[in-house]
Amino acid sequence: MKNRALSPRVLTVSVAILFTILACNVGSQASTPTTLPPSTMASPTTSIVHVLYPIDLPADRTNHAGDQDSSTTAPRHFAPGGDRFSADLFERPFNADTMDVYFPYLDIQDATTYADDVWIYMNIVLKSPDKESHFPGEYAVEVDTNLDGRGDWLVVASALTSTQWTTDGVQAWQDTDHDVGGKNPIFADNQSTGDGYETLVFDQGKGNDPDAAWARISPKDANSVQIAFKKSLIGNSARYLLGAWTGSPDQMKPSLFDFNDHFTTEQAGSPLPDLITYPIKELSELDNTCRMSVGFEPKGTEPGICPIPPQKPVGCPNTCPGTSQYPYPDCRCYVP
Ligand SMILES: [Ca+2]
Ligand SMILES: [Ca+2]
Ligand SMILES: [Ca+2]
Ligand SMILES: [Ca+2]
Repeated sequence: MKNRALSPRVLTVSVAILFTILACNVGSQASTPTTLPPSTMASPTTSIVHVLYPIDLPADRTNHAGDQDSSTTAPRHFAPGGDRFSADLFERPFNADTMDVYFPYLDIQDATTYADDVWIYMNIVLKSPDKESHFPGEYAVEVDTNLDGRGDWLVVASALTSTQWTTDGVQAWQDTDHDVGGKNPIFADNQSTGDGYETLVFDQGKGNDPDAAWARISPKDANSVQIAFKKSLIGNSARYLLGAWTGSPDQMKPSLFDFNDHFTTEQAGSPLPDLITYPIKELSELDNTCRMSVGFEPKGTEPGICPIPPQKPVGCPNTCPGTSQYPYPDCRCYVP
């Protein structure tokens, strides 16, 4: 990485960490207290030394996606919407079969993406943490770097307990043989034998770059988790699609992407009470968002992409009394 690509803020911190690491290497005389988070220190068991970690998310977002709030219907044991098995879109922060246990720390409310010179960030707002103010689920960002709907990378953070950035529990998986999504990416294929994300490129600091991916609970919002990974991890793609995921550890297996290729509709069940496949069965304790575009103007036809809001219609000149006017482009006044 070239220093000229770093913002002054990132450079300052990396230099500070380097100084600390160098000081520690000098020997026992390095007794100056440090304010660096524990996760930035060299681990005595793994010898992982971190040089660069993310600081704050940028002020301006790159994109945003809302998501259903299942707490509104949880007492009645179903989801309010937002679940389309055939399109790999899920709203299932519930236990299987009875749906009488709702997991607020798995229920995505909102997801926002950010980027700076070095990092791509995702802030995921959940309904709430658990009673210990922790997030015991799995929280992931899926990245499609060539915009074909077939995910290429999955960055997963597990069991978040701290507001300090850590690589503990953070992994990055790649689909090197391009079978995520089966024959039709995003859309259900009636069972696939693909191995999903099969290559573990980054495992809690182990990998070519020990600083490739980090996660924390947001220090500004107790209901949010944040994931950051280096642009260099995904090949410095300038254009990409990002989706947010949550799931229980038993359900969120990288090998099962796309989920709707590894379960039938009947096996998966549905959280929507009007469907014959209600309730959720083998595919439970899971939530995700549509995919957000970054670095390009989407057409709206990219597989999995979030709906593009319709352009604000041009209004009619207000030449009629009251609201008695046909809509644009007609604009004629109603004749009583
Ligand atoms: Ca959802
Ligand atoms: Ca949700
Ligand atoms: Ca598919
Ligand atoms: Ca694969």
